[in-house]
Amino acid sequence: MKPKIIFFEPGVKVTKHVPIGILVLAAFMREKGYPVAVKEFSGKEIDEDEIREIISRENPKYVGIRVLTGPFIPRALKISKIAKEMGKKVIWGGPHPTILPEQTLENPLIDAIVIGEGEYALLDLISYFENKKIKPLGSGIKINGKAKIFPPQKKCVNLETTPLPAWDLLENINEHFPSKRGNPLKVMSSRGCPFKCGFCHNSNKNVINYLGKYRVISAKKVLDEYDLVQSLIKNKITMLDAGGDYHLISKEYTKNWCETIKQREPHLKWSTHARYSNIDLEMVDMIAKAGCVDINLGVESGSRRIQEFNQKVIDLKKAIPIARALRKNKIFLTNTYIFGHPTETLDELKQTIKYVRKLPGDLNLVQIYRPFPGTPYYELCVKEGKVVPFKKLEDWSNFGLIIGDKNVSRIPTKKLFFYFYSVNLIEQLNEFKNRQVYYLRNGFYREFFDNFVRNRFVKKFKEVLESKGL
Ligand code: B12
Repeated sequence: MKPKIIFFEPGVKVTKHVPIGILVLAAFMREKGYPVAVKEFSGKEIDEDEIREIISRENPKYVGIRVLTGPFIPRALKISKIAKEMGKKVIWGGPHPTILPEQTLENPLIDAIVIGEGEYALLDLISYFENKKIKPLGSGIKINGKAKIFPPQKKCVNLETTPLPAWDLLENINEHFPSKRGNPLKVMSSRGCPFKCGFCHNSNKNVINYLGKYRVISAKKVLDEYDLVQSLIKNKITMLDAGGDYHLISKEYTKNWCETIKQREPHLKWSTHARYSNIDLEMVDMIAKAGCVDINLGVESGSRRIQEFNQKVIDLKKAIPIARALRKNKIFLTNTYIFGHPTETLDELKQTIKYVRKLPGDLNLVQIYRPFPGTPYYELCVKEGKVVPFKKLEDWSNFGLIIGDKNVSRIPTKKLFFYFYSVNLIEQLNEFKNRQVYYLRNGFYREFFDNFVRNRFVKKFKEVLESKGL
């Protein structure tokens, strides 16, 4: 009998997401004959007694946890502490241990980590722990208390032939699909990213070396996942969220994707991610006719120098007719921008603001640049003394919260935050209006009414009242 593995998604308290990464891993390990269980804690408090009770009931030998940088870390540590006290082997995987493997392993509550793609690496790691004399490629372990990191796996997973994510293991699966009128389903449509933008996690050297190559998943497989989930839940799925890191990679893939959706599920609406440099008017027409209602396109900067510095160059003139066509076809268009790139000057920021006004969009999502550990930009910020790297795992616990944002650009700080808040105010008002129109157009009535009571403005107002003790 193979040993049991329990996978935990610690998540964060304030948002609830399907734990895709561990559903994928659980399905893979189950197919290889391992008994598995999945427990999700995103969207709720982590109660120590509950964790103790779960581990004692399931009685696994291994406890696997998916960890992102930020508030996920203290939650994952809480689970790890209980698991260790109960004599289990604790394995961490996901983005945080991938970018900072040695530092993560220094924590005494963690026995091993998996870097990058988890499937084959976990299989080998468990075999290693079960006394098979193999090198656990793709993992990090402790030998006499010291971290030992192994090179990447030699092969990456074929996503067309791996089993569908183990949705059947989610105890409260219906909580992810609450609306009687229709719900979105987040599906895996790709893995990794073919681009290497300086600000992005995907440019980290471990992500590049340990994740395997960029792969896009066929519409057939994605629709098989949709069929599986629909067969397991009470309410209806009306929309596929097929974004991932990067979805519409080429015209050929887009054509096949659109044809398959039109043939198999013509009523389904879907959302996606693409790049202005990889999309043209013919593709806009194709996706509009195949049910695309929402797209995310990154601009990041209106300055050519910053674009080149980012390694994300888009033709600003060419983008305008594409954006116009998307909106004409009633596809909700989100353009994303970053304010305050390292080395950015006030003049360059003004070029971006000018472009925000010029490029049509339903939501112009503006964020302050946040130095993500392990990225080329982060290294630069450290070199310039603008960021001091954290020394231990727990120090990353507050990373990603807006209160921690700081200025690493050459723009005067007051100006940067002034432009950030003033542009955002206008953009968020626009978004509110455009989002309501989008909800009505697509029959998302629950979301339409929810947006009146839970929009950013009401949330902010409540926060202000709470901070004043009212
Ligand atoms: C889709 C997505 C989302 C969706 C989530 C949908 C969902 N249901 O989970 C949305 C848009 C909601 C989202 C939100 C956020 N996301 Co996100 N997201 C992604 C994206 C594009 C794909 C994630 C995914 O599902 N991958 C598919 C699965 C199969 O991969 P995986 O989870 O990585 O798992 C594999 C391995 O990591 C490993 N593994 C994972 N867990 C474990 C555990 C064990 C024990 C083992 C052995 C292995 C292992 O094995 C798995 C199979 O190979 C990634 C990009 C990326 N490259 O990872 C970003 C990414 C994970 N997100 C990121 C961030 C920052 C966030 C937010 C914090 C953003 C924000 N400020 O709000 C939130 C957090 C939300 C939350 N509570 O989880 C960052 C994380 C960076 C970091 N250092 O932590 C990433 C990497 C994006 C980026 N390029 O920077 N996200």
